[in-house]
Amino acid sequence: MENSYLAIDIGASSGRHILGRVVDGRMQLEEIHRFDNRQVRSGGHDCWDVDHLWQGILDGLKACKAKGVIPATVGIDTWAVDFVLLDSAGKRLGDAVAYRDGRTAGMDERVEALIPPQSLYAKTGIQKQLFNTIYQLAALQKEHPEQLEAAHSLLMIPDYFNYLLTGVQKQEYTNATSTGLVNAVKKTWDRELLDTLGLPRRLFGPLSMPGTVVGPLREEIAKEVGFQTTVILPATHDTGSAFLAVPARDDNAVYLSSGTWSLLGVENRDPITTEESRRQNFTNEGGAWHRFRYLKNIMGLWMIQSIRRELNGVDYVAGKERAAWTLDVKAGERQWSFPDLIAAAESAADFPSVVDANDDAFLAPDSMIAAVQKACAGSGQAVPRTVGELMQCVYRSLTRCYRDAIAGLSALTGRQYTSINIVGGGCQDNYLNHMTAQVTGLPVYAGPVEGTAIGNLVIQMIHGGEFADLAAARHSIRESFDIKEVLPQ
Ligand code: LFR
Repeated sequence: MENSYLAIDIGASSGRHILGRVVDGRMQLEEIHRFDNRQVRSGGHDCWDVDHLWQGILDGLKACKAKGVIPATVGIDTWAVDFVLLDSAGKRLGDAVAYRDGRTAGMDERVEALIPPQSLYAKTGIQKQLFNTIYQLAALQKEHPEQLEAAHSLLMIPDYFNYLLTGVQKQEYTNATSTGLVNAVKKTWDRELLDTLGLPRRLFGPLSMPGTVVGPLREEIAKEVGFQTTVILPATHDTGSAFLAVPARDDNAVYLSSGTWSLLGVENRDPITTEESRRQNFTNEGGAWHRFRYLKNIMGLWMIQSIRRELNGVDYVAGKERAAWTLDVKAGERQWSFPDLIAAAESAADFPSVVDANDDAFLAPDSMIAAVQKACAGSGQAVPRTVGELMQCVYRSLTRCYRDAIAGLSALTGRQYTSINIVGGGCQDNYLNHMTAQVTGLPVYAGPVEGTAIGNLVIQMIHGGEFADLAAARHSIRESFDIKEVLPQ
């Protein structure tokens, strides 16, 4: 009987438990549990409901037991940049504030007064995003210095759940790099930078690489879920996992991890921290085996998800007031599925307006619908008045961003890219795939859909002896999953 491995993959809108095994060299997946992720208002901020997520993690482990499958190992990945602080007894201090919360407004200025952006980028290679941990910590220094004073450790979200599962605190490298506090060359926390920012060094310990064993489940947890297993570190940053699952045929492919964000880039051996790279806001995120993901964050399906929620009258953050917008339909008048939205976009194929999808105006607007309309009006273009026009505008804007990012990537790496590999939920959107091929002029290879969970499993499977190395795992991924080819017309 083959070994099973369990990936717990938690994204901004839901979490999944996916079992994987290798049968005759092919990877097989089985989703055994799914739970929603939601935000709540607490202390004047948008926060993750980590207790709800923890319950989801436990429920999924129990679902394994109910299926009679005991995984050899378990690994957790989530989005990046968010963290919790723990006191000396391991108790959480304050909330897990979500990265789109407004607390970081103006915090870049606070950081830049201490270190110029050029020096910061030269050290860390991390793009400037106002939601980065470095700015969140600056917000905390301002609003809740007492929490930082009382803190004994800082754990990124997956590190925190690993701690709850095992009682062991480890700081994983790939997620740590997203903080903007890790030195890209030394690959450890940049102590000089921590001192410059006035952050207590005791919060930043040794970094652990993907593949490291965290430990067995705590006795109480093993008893509660009904079995014992070993928790190990995948690339705990979901994008780090997703890139591992890209079944690229050659070195001339760009990778696109398509979910709430569109993360578009390549893998490099060394970080690129030139001034031009900083200016174009490309990032060098740490990956497994110290490979770097050189990529750009593009607003991604977040725009479409937000529009859908608004049309359907669904709250993103529980307890937050809903914003007003006007279109040819009213909120909740009917329920829109993603295929409905695609059909609407197709019906307005000639609508020409485009916005800069990477404008901060779309990061956390009160209303995405109103924000897109405002951007069109502000740039003297036709304002979308129907769902179809709005969706057409979003698709055009996103794919134009893809095209520009690839051009930037080519210039910065001095390489010509000849195809796009898309992994993640967004690769199911055929309309987006076709438009991407059309606008970039490159063939698109779409799949696998479960990129992140597969990448999580890859590290566990290499650790478990199923694959000799990443190349062998990627070969198996190519053989195991359906990958669609979409050619530019
Ligand atoms: C994708 C992702 C991106 C990161 C953003 C915030 O889920 O992890 O890589 O920039 O979320 O953490």
